[in-house]
Amino acid sequence: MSLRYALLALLTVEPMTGYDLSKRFESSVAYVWHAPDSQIYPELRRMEKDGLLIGEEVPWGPNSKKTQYRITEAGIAAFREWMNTPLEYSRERDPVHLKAAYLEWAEPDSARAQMEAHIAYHMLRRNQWEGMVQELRSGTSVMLGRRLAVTPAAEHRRTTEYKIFTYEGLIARAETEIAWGRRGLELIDSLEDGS
Ligand code: VNL
Repeated sequence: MSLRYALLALLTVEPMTGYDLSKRFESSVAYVWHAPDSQIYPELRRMEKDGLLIGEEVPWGPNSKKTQYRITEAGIAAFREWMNTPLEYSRERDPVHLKAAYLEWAEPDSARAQMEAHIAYHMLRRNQWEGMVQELRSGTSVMLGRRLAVTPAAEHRRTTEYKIFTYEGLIARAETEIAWGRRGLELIDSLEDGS
């Protein structure tokens, strides 16, 4: 269900074709809420049926047309409603921690490799999010630039700061995962090397 709100968030900037939306999604919201095109396109059609968007045929090249999606008043209201409704939290469902609980069943080398992969994954993500923060802070984020262009100057600061805040939270979480992975490697070494 969150996907539709991620799409509505992007469409509050301007109307877009499904293709443009998917590209912009990839360079912004996907860092927070990943979804493949195979989910985005059907969701756009459902949102249109639900009256949150209208699809308009626009010229594309000399003799072709494309569907451009525009957020409706109902779409804006739905987004606002969602933003003002507290989330329901779901309890843990994390395969990494599930496996960590039974590492005594894994070969030490496999356990080490899996910890290394965990560290590598979170380092990659952390670095990407740090890049996003730098872009947002330096005013070089194309996506934020587009939003600010249609946002009153008095709201630029809050519009920007909440995006930075988001990535800072993800970075802090990634740092914790990296530290935990390193602790796991130490633990495996101390428990499995017969020392
Ligand atoms: C936006 C701009 C969103 C930059 C972002 O990530 C971002 C936006 C959630 O204006 O929607 O990195």
